Amino acid sequence: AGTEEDQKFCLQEVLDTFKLCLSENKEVYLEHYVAGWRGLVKFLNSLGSVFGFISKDAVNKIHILVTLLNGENGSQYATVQSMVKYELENDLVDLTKRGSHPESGCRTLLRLHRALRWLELFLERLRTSSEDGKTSVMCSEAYNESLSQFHPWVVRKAAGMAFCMLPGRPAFFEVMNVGPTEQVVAKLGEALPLISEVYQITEELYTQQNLMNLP
Ligand code: 1Q0
Repeated sequence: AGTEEDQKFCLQEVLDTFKLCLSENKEVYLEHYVAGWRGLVKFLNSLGSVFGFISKDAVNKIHILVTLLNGENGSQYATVQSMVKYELENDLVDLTKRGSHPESGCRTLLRLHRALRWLELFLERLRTSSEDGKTSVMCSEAYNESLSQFHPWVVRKAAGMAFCMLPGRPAFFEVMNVGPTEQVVAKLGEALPLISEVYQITEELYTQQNLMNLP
């Protein structure tokens, strides 16, 4: 017991880490990006074990990136921009098919990046939904518009089943730990532009470098 993933979630914390993500010249700090995901995994874990297969994959990817960040070439991984440059220049990325670098930073981050788009769409729905809005519907709509296209049928099926187990909007907001509904909505309104900007910057970089389909 007592790993960081078990601790209580707080939306403010996630908000803070996404704020820290962007450098002055709009580079994305990997350390804070990963910390943002850690916070989200905490949230997911507090929703129950049916989401275990999702959080397990997220934790695995976080772990890969943290290992790179703490490795002997860790300084090259300070930002997403420096990571991409370093891994490409040193042939550390499998570009077209899986080979000797199945766990590159670039391909690992791409998975989280795609999930970030899901998060953006989901949170926007949560923010603008009414009191009796169904989180399971918001979640699957967001998923179908984004992440699902990268998943095989069996994962989509499992995800769909897990979404049905999501608590209702009030319980969901409760877990966020920021007080009454209006405050949650306000916090989400604060968080979304940040998440969106981090997403856009990464998206542009990956498109530019032709990394959108890394195996
Ligand atoms: C609240 C419900 C959370 C639903 C999360 C939606 C994502 C569903 C994804 C299901 C896929 C999991 C199984 C593994 C898939 C991998 O094959 C796939 C590709 O990787 P690879 O190595 O096989 O090529 N992996 C992924 O696509 C990455 C998926 C990461 C999902 C991370 C979800 C983290 C949790 C987020 C909870 C956010 C709660 C929102 C409210 C918080 C308020 C700020």
